[in-house]
Amino acid sequence: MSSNDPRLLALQQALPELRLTTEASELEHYGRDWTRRWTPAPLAIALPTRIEEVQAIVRWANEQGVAVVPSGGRTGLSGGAVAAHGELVLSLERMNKVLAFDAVDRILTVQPGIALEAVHNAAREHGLVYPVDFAARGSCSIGGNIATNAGGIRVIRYGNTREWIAGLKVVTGSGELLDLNRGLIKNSSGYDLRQLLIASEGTLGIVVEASLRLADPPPPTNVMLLALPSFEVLMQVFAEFRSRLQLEAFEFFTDRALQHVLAHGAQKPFEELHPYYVVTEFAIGNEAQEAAAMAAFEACMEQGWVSDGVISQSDAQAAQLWRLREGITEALAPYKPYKNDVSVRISAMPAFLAETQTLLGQAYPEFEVVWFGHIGDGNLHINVLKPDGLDNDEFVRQCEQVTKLLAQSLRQHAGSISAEHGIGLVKKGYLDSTRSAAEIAVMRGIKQVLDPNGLMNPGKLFDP
Ligand code: 2HG
Ligand code: ZN
Repeated sequence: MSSNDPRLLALQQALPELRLTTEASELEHYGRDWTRRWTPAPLAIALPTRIEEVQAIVRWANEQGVAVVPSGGRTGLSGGAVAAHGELVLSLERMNKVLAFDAVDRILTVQPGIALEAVHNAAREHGLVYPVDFAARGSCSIGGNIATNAGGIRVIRYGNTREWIAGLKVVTGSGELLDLNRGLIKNSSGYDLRQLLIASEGTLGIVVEASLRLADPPPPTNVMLLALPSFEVLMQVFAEFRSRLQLEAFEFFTDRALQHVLAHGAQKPFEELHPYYVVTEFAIGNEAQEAAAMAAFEACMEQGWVSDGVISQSDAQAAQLWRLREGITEALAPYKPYKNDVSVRISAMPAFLAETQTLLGQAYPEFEVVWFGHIGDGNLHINVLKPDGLDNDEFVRQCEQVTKLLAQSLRQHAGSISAEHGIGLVKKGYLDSTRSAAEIAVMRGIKQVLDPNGLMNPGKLFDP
């Protein structure tokens, strides 16, 4: 470390083995996430390897009055891991090991910096699965997944990250180490602080260890790509498939999304163009399930809800079909998209979709809008692409006008302004469309208890 900042010298002196860096390229690298909207400006980056070091850093932060931004894989889309105001970035990157596996409890204990994909692999080595999954699996970290209660493509079957956390070790904003739930299945002993920490976006403390529940491997599955003639039939196709099959995933995207993924190198699925598509994965453990899949497809064709379809014949083909859906975020990234990640109850979906389509059609006549998402979970992603030549701040300003209207609609439909990406900086101004003033006041009170000096990821989720 080459800084003369007395605060950093004090930290390095207290923890001589701690890797602490103020190198410009590292400040930039660790100071931002996938949002790319804010200019990174952290004070320094600390990369601890032990829980005791994390505690010592947090105590130092309290002594010096330095804010701390906990940092995982920084694949977040809401600015939750951005450090733009002289904060210390506390990267968990070097705490990335599997610590233990218990075959009786079926619990895998890991450090927070481990990548989701490494968790998948570790579970598989024991003949089990960690079922939360999404496209950023190779680079996101489990600590970040916990901080946002990450969802993904299999929530319809397995739920969010929250469902799979058997225990957490957490360093609070005052440096206290809490060992929460300790892998218990039944534990009626008061407030579940483990659940409180999940989705808290680093504003209450830092996850330093996680015990993950593992599941039996799923039955063999097939992947089907469906072409739909209109948006209106989407929920009918979903209802038909859900009533007949054990769905592992049910995802939708538009023709525009497909065009971008194809331009990015994916293979064209059908000769003709169709306005809407669904990728669905379902169990085909026995003949009856295989027959049910064909029956669902035929029923939808007969009704005119589906115009074409293809079913995977191999793992490679299944991966190819999934790429059409999972490749969207990366294919859109060069257009600096303004992202919305909203949810409503499934029953409210048809009305909400119709209303939103009208709203966005009117509000964004000039912008390209790309829709996709986890329709079976009531979760829609709306990406608005920045036109070439338009200044980014002006683009965001115009998009925010529309988000205000979207937030109103979400309020009416009792939905959420963030389904799975978190509030962070991006959606902070709209938190009150999802949470009542009384709820937000309770959240502030909780923060006050766990982070009395307001140093844990300040300015994220809500303002101090
Ligand atoms: C997905 O579902 C991710 O692919 C990213 O949540 C969504 O890029 C987005 O808006
Ligand atoms: Zn998503």
